[in-house]
Amino acid sequence: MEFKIKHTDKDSKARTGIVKTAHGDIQTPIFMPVGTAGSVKAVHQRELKDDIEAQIILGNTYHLYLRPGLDILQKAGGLHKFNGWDKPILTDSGGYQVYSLSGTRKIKEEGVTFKSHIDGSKHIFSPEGVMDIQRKIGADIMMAFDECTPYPCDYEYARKSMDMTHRWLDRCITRFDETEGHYGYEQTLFPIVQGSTYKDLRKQSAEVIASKGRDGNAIGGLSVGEPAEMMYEMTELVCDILPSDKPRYLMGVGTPANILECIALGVDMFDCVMPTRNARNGMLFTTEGIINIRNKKWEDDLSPIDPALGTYVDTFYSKAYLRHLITSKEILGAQIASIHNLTFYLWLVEQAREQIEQGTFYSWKEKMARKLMERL
Ligand code: PRF
Repeated sequence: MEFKIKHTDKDSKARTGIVKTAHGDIQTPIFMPVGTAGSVKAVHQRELKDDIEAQIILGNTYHLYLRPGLDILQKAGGLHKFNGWDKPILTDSGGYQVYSLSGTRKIKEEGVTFKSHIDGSKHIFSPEGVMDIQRKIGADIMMAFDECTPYPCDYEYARKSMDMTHRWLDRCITRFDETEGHYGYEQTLFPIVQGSTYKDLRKQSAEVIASKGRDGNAIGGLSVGEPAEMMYEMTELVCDILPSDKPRYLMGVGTPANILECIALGVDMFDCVMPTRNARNGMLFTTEGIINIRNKKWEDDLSPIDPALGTYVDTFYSKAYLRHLITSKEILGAQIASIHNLTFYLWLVEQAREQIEQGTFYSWKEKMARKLMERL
């Protein structure tokens, strides 16, 4: 995998670049729609490509391993072939889902024992096992196995957990480097910085991760309930240590304002369930601000959803119609709202790229971050 920086902002640490993968190029900064179980919820692959113009999507090791399982994925020739998405895919390692989803779990040096949230069956994820699974899924970008600490987290726990994440990383790297992909194309491995909200731990973790010299690096353990200012402080500290010639991926972040702020700190890649999850509940991110489409205010508003985005659903359907669909729990409501929110997120990062290249990013960001978070 290759990363080329195109332009560096003079007023902030933002930059634009291109990540080159076996399944095509990714323009950064980029937002990656979350496709947990091999599908971005309520959105067709054709809509992802043609309407939303997604450049890369996420999959989850935890979900795909439990269902449909590796035999079927391998028989299909990997996840790209199975779900028909022929652009880049990044898989999360399960180092987050195993904590947030499975009920009973035991974390030990060897790995994590957990019970499936689907049928209660018992499984073990180890750093080596998770590398083997992601090889079989065929993700272009594989994530290291880590422990995402909760917030708040006491210092001793955060330190011990971070040290274990670092030892797990060495095991991931060993396994990754001694194996090959199953489908004839190159895959790469991103390590993950942890360290909770402690500056000294974050610094230490970023130094360890930087020293591994991988193709890209991720920042985990943030956006888990800490105040936004604390998240920015940790992100800035870590970005300043991670190599500037490699892409930086901030995991599970965030709101439109979070994304703009973190682009300014030097983050290149983002993912979050917010646009899709909130869409299904009727919360829309628009170019004018945030709309709760369930609100009575939109009942007879026959204006298009967000004409500034120019995409099919945003110009063709009215707010009143979408409100009707969402309040009636019609499946089409979730589809339209999800396509809209993802189109908005991809529009946002595209605008950021343009502003960075025109040298107007910082002042634009200040204005936009405020406007986009206003509730209409
Ligand atoms: N680790 C992994 N995946 C993640 C996170 C993490 O810390 C987060 C934290 N926001 C989201 N997804 N492996």
